[in-house]
Amino acid sequence: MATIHLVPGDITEQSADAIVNAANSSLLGGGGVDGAIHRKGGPEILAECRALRASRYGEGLPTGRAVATTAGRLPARWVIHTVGPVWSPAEDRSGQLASCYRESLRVARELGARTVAFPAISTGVYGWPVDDGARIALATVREETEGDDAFEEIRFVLFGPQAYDAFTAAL
Ligand code: AR6
Repeated sequence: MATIHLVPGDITEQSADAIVNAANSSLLGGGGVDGAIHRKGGPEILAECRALRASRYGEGLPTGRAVATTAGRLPARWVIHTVGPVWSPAEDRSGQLASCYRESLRVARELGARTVAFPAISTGVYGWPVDDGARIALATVREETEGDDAFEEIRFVLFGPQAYDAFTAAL
């Protein structure tokens, strides 16, 4: 079973086999963690994202799915891009949020990534309440890695005290 670590900080500075990007379905970049990853990782990441759009994801990557590219200049081997759901007070989209974590781990397993770093998907621009986002993230990762030797460490890299406190409470 993998060790789950919570660390405060910037995911673009993390050494890991794979880091996960809270992307959008265009795969062509944006703000938040997505902007930081493309900015620091360099143009190679965007080039692979464009190629994925041209080949497999002409309509964009669906919400809850994940796909890997190079990590460019970042201190990781791969970036796994996943598309979180936009928070809705009217509709329960928690299954889609759980799917982001599950699918990212499935892609990581296929790659042979043993250490994987996640941000708090959907809890920024997409407006998901961070306490609830933390609970879903941790429950899903626990469930997916229990009795599984594929991973050594799953790290949540939490930007700002609010996210760090929410994950600490949920853990
Ligand atoms: N390292 C770790 N976490 C970060 C970093 C960083 N460098 N920067 C922000 N966060 P967000 P979303 C935290 O908005 O809600 C983009 O425009 C942030 O504080 O990055 O899934 C995409 O292109 C928050 O806790 O992603 C999409 O359009 C968490 O990462 C949209 O935003 C997620 O915030 C996706 O929105």
